[in-house]
Amino acid sequence: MDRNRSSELFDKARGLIPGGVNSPARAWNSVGGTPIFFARGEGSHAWDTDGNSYIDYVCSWGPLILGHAHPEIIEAAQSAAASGTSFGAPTELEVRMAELVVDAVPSIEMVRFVNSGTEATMSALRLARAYTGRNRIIKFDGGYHGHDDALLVEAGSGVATQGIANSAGVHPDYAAATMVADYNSVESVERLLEAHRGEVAAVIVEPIAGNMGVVPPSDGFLEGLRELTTAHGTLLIFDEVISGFRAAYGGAQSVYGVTPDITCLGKIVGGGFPVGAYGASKEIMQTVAPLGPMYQAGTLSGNPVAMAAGIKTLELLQEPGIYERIAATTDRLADGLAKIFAETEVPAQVNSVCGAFTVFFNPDPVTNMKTASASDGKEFARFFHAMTDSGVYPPPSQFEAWFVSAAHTDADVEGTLAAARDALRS
Ligand code: HOZ
Repeated sequence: MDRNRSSELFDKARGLIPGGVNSPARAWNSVGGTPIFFARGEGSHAWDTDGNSYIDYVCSWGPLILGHAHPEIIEAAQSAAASGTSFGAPTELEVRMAELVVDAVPSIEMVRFVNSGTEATMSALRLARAYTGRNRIIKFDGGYHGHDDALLVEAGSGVATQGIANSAGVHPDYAAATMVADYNSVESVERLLEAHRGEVAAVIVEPIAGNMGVVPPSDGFLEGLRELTTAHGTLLIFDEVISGFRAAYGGAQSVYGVTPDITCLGKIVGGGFPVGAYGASKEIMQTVAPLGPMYQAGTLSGNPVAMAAGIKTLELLQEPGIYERIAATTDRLADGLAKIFAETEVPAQVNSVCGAFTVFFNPDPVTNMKTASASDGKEFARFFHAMTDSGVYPPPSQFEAWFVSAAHTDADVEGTLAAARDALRS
């Protein structure tokens, strides 16, 4: 496969942009080689700058649950843009969008829109501190919540891929207030809450971990967190930036029946445009300015073009049968890959939920960051390159999710499994 134009662009980009990319996970550091530069996307496929086509399982790292360039979303965004791209004042679109989110997500009675998932989690922590009057927070090893200072501690995603435990440049006082527990271990959280009684503002968790690769919660984990945090007067924050509108329309909280105090959203909620959101009960949200003393603001927050794309996405996601279809496609891929691994005697695990899965080259079950880290990165890299060379584009790291959209077809599933069979046989 000829990718000369991607190579030329990467050479040029490296002289202009750190690492040639605007987000580290895109640099292919853990798999090696030259990142593909994309030019166009349609449905489940993306085309690179050399004209090669790929079945895309990055899907912009999650936002594109309806595939690339869905005609109705594009039309909604174009029509909003034609009426003015930003006002810095309220619009009707924000009200409609808020209504959709409040109706969808069990824990949200009031919502504030921001521009990214990072802004959502950063604001959620500030809100938790303001509401409780406490300073400490607990996160999980391998949990990734964007690049807020307080959360770049033992983080997953690109941080794990780069082998950076704690980012340089973070003020030590911020990091000191962050304590780290083990995902899927209620006991590890209990120990920290007991040792710091009355000091912990919030526990923040991806209810389905997505940034150490996909790791679903074990039975009782989320329920245990809910009970413990309630008993300690600590807020429970679900970071549903990945799982929101993906695991189900109401997010992971509607799947597992556990209601957090604060929910963070991003990705799908913006329909492919930069949107994040955080929401909670009216009582908690009344802490946010201008109602209360916790300040948070943004010039492009609630941007009309992004709101229009988000509204159309959520409306389309309400069509009957759409989540059943995405779940069925995910199951066929995950089960099919697991079968091929078994046939070829390659020790690997496939963890999956509706709309996302991860292939871990690991003989043992992956239930937390420690077990995820024991996976074979070199084998993953070989598999990744064989797949991309066959026209299938997985995420360029074992610690990420493969995203499945409603646009992925039976033919895409067959093509992906055939490519995987060839890759593993060779
Ligand atoms: N944080 C994203 C992966 N979990 C990567 C974002 C990007 O590179 O676009």
